[in-house]
Amino acid sequence: MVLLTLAGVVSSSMLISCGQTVNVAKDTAVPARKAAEQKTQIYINQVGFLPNDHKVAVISPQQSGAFTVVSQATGQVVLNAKLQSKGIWPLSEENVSIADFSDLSQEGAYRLELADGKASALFSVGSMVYRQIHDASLKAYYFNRASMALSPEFAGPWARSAGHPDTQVNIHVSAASDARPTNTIISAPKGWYDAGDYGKYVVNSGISTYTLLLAYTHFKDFYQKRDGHIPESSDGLPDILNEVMWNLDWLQAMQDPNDGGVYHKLTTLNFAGSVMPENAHEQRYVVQKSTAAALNFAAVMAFASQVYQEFDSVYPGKSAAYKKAALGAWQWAKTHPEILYLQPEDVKTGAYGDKTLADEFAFAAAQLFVLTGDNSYLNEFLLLDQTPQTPSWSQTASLGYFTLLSFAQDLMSAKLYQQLENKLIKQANVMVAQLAESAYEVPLIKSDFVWGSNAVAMNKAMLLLIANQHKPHPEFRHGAVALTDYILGRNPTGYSYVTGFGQLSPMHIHHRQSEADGVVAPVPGFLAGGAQNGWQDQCNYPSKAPAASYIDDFCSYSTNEIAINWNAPLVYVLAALQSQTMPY
Ligand code: 9MR
Repeated sequence: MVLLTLAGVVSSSMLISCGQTVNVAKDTAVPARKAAEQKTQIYINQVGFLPNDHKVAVISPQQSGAFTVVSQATGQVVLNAKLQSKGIWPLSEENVSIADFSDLSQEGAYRLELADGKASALFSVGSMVYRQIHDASLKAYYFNRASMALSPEFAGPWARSAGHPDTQVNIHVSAASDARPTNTIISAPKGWYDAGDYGKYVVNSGISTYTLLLAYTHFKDFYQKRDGHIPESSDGLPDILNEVMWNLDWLQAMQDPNDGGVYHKLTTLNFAGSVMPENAHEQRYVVQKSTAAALNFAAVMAFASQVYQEFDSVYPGKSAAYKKAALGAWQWAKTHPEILYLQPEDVKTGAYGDKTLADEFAFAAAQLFVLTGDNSYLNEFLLLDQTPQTPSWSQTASLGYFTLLSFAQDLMSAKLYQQLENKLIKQANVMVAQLAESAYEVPLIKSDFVWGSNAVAMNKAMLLLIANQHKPHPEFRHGAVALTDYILGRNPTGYSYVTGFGQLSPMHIHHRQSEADGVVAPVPGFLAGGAQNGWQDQCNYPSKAPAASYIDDFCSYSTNEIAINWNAPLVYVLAALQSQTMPY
């Protein structure tokens, strides 16, 4: 690790002084930085800043001296300050400076300028800067709906025909039972496509659906007023709940009514080519029941039952049906506690093969406790003794904490509530320490740079914002804002990673519709997976440094795909930040 860091230092400085590519660190397959990339870069959130938040840009390579912020409207300098040297960020192998312009709170459009005249991308300061991008990041789910046509009225240039009716789905041999033998046909329409592929996976739907429901419950006033411009917009439900219901309708069909078990996924045997949904006709299967699927399903159905109860007059019976489904899946999981998903040989689509299930049990137990008030679920949650780590599709313990802290205060002793709260705060403090350590001033560490690193960033931001709701601390919000800046351009690639937002944003996401639709611009509002150096797809990457290893190319499913579980914390974080200045 130390050697790697040193190699990064050496390579950076050699490249700058020689002005040409030299042979750098032994363990880097490509030069850490191409010569062209050593030109001064100003990495900045290209979408904007809320007036009272922290505002910084990263200057790479490091330089000292003054910088200014210039108003686009008047051409006047509105702020003049000094750059601060921050040293090396090992994750990008850069030596950087920070320009802090937090004092700027006047609404407007600006550029940051360096002494040599180099100017940043245009950015905004304003109380509504995240409104549009929030709405687009939620609308992305509509664009990924299976089993329906998207009309020009709601989808604009990205209108398309219906695909994947999923009314004739086969039971795969791995999922066969007496009541439903191999190749029995079931119907499981609707739902969201998981990502750039057309599969529908219960485990990943779990955290995605949960996170959107949590956003709704935490920011109800904000969501009451949002118009998602979707076909169901006038039905009396907030549109975020309409969107979520599209997926819940599918999820319900993933439960075997004969035993309460839940199929792990609904996919073809192989991934489809780059075709539009209406041209993807391979047979679809439900594959193997798993404990992870049952628990994610139980948790989300329990949460849905709680949330949609309020709208029982609009959709009578939904809440009760969700409750019944949740209890059935929980029972199945209790009697089949260790059925891991094992990918059958003939199935090549995503596995979402979680090997540790204690966190899923905790997640489902927390939800069922809130729904039923039955203390046995709380006891189960406590016995599992989980740490609220950064959430991911395979790590759902925090979701249980978020739920108990949000909805169970009246159901437990003040002492216990405080203990749970303290565990969350402890995790948030770990992130605050990471923030203080980082030359980029972002709470990100090496282990965060996995497949979907941008979602790790957003899930950390979500945890920080939830901690901040419980024990307000300026550094919690600071960390969340820094992570938002990171995905919107203050990162070593210079990309604002959300399609359609920012001066430089991905054009070639690994998303079959965006690739095949003949529209130049990708479907907007999607968060690309982000930099990481696993190189699982063998595309050509510009750098081996984890935070710089990204390419805007369809080929790169390991850094440039999109996914429902990656957009969900983005929606949450943008709602949390935006609803501060625009609660209604
Ligand atoms: O997000 C998933 C990541 O954590 C895994 O490492 C990776 C490989 O198994 O799979 C990712 O999920 C993909 C899923 O398997 C299929 N649909 C696309 C998902 C995003 O790339």
